[in-house]
Amino acid sequence: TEQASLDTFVPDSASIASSIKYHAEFTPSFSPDHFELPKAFYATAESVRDSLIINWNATYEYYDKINVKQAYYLSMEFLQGRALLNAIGNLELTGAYAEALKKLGHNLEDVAREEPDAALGNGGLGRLASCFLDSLATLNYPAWGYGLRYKYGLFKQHITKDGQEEVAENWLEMGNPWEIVRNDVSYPVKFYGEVVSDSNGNKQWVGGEDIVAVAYDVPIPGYKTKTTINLRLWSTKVSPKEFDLQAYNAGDHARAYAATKNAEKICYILYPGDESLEGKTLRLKQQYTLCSASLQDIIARFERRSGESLNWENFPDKVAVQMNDTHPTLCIPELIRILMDVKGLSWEQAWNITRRTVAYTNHTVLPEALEKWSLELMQKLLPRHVEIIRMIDEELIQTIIDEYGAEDLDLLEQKLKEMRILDNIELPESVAELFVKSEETSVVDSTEKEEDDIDADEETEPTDEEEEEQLEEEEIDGKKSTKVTFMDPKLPQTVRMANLCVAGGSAVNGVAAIHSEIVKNEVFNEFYKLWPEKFQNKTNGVTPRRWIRFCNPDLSKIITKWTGSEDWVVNTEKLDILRKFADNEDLQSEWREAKRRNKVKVASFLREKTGYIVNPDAMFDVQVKRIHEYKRQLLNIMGIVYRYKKMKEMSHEERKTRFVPRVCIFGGKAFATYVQAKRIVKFITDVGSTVNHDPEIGDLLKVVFVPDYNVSVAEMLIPGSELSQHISTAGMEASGTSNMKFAMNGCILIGTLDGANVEIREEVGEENFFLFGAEAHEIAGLRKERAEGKFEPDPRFEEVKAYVRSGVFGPYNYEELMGSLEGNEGYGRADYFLVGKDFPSYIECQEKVDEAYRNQKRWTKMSILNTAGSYKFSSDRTIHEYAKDIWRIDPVVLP
Ligand code: DL6
Repeated sequence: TEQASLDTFVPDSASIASSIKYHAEFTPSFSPDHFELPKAFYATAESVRDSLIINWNATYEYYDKINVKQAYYLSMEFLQGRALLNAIGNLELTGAYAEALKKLGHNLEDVAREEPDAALGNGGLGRLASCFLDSLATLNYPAWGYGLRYKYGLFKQHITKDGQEEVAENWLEMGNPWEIVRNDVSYPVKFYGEVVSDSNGNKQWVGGEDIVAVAYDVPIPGYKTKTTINLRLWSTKVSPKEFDLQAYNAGDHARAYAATKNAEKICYILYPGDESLEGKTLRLKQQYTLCSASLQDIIARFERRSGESLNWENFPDKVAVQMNDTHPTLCIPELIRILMDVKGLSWEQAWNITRRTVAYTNHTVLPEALEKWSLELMQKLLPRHVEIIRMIDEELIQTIIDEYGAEDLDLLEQKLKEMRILDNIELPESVAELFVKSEETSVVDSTEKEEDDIDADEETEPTDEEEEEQLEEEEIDGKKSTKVTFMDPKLPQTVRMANLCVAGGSAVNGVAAIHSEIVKNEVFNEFYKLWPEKFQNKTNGVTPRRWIRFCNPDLSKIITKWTGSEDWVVNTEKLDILRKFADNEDLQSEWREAKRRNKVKVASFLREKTGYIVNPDAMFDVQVKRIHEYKRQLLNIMGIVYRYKKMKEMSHEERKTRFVPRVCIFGGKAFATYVQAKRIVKFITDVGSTVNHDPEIGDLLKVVFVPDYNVSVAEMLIPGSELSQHISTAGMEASGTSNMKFAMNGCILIGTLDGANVEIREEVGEENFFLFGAEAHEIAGLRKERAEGKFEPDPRFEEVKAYVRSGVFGPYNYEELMGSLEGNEGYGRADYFLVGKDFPSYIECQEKVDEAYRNQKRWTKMSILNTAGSYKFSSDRTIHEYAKDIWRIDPVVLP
């Protein structure tokens, strides 16, 4: 009876108020006398957590009871943002909490703002993982997330006169009210050491450094469902056996603490700089910790749930592991290691089970992001895994030989070099002989031969190709044998993680239709030819709960009113109903008013954060995302400079008729060591300082860089945006997900045919999307032309560069930035991202934007049609597809 009453208990505002008060009193980190911010937030969150725990326990218990097949999403990044409003929204307790807090003298929104963002991710990949968790819980899929509990998440960005400055983000300073430390759930994780064989010839990994991974659980509630899934984050600590008590007692405290520090630093920081060997080692340790602890946990659960009927062959029927990009690739050798070395399975069994269990999502085609690890480092840190990877490499080599045969050795050599997991490493003995060509050597007088050779040497230098072919010759028993070498001592030996994922995964997917085609036809084309059935597309999505319902309550009310119910929050197809009212004047005016209210909020936020005052009646034009050359913030700001220059050349009257007033908003972080990206930030802020203080221009143009862009800032900016820019060089943005959030919130996109833009444009209608620029299939040819000196830049582009160089935007030396857009030697990559090429079509497209905006009726219709057409981009749709096509799991509704 007690359990039943707990399960059905829906708290009202009075009981919530007393629960908050209770936590305020017993929250140890705050002094008891006042109930003020931020204490009010922590007490409120802990009271919400009580409700979550009830559902979370029920979910756990039920999955255990029915021994359901579960999916596990392994990701080095989860960009959760704030949790309070999302949690009470999903629990349908927002009103009750607002009322309870009011009784206690607080306003819910102020309380919610006290929560630090959980920024355990860099950008799109991590935020996608978090959207997926929300959808999994909402749709009642038995699934968990696994990640790392970084002490410092993504850095805080300060904007100074020199551009971006990074400051550590101590998000755990006041404690994390959402997590539950599970001291009862911990696993040993080993590094270094050696591999030995026991008396039965079985391999064991021994010695080395041992640490402990401890689980911290974060309950993830679904929307309007009891299902509450788990995000299990690992933190690392020293293994008691590593603590050197003798050294400590002898007063050598530094030595005694060394092991503690070594263990703890693994989870210190998200993405440690990996230019040094120390940084690389740390990053690899992070990846392995995630894989090892998660797999030990998954296996322990499988064994516990199987009980007496344990059968390892059933493992893939109970477990699906999704690797979020290549960062968790070590899952593959780790699962094999545990199955073979700990559970005693054979190589064949372990390899088969693994291949049926794991799957891989690719999130980027940028070659620099396709991970390769130094074999030497991996060998040192994970010696047993390298043995296993060698075995997988051998399997792959055999498959390639079976596929292509040994008749055409050049072809086979090329395929092996391209596809092997181990790069720049000799073939295993068993197949190396295939590449030994032997032929009788004619019997010649030795002096004659020497002379011949000398002549030959003098006459012909080996060509580059011959050198590349690297043939090793030796003469045995009168036969000349020529061995093809797969190793060049000048090049590093590496483990290609993506190749390992493709070879070991049951499925490989891209994240938007165009990207999945590139994955199949370019990046992994050789593998696609080998295993076409593995390759899939899963277009990304975003959760409509966080990204419309909770971040844009005004628009949500209107959608609910015009679609007839709140069903759209889980069935986004209902958004399509709006289409038929797109011209309706009542809807249009409600729609415009909601947008304006959101713009007013944005304006006051910008004023608070930057001091700039902007006019909410101007068009809000936004580009917020990581700063990267391929995302082309540089194209945007060059376009703004062009606009500014034209304005300056006109009379006041003329510029007012020609240009629509705009507030151009930028936000995003540059990776700390990415010099060019940091120059771009500096450039944008410098343009802002000049333009925003120019009395001739006034409200006609403002350029604002929002510091420290994060999930919470996005939740505020997106509802107040009217135009958003997704202008990457075609073929380079795998999907993008903010494009989906903007479209959902009635913002019109300007963009290239790249990533999910392609599908968004299809859904919202091409007349409701501002398209420009070269297409993906043209890019290689354009780069080639450029390299051949055939590219003639548009005079308007030249004009802008000269204007920047003239020093209008201050004393900073823009030579390097402008030079990177030209073919100048020594200035980067000769406009690799084709800013100059796309510039004319971009600024012409921007003129069309102004024209459309002048007609507010037309603009509002476009805006409504963007929301209506965005139904496909719910992460609910994406998750259904993963569940059906890759994980083969079904929803489980708790009784
Ligand atoms: O799939 C999520 C997200 C895409 O929307 C972006 O287009 C893509 O750039 C991003 N990829 C990464 C790459 N990380 N790694 N490796 O963040 O993924």
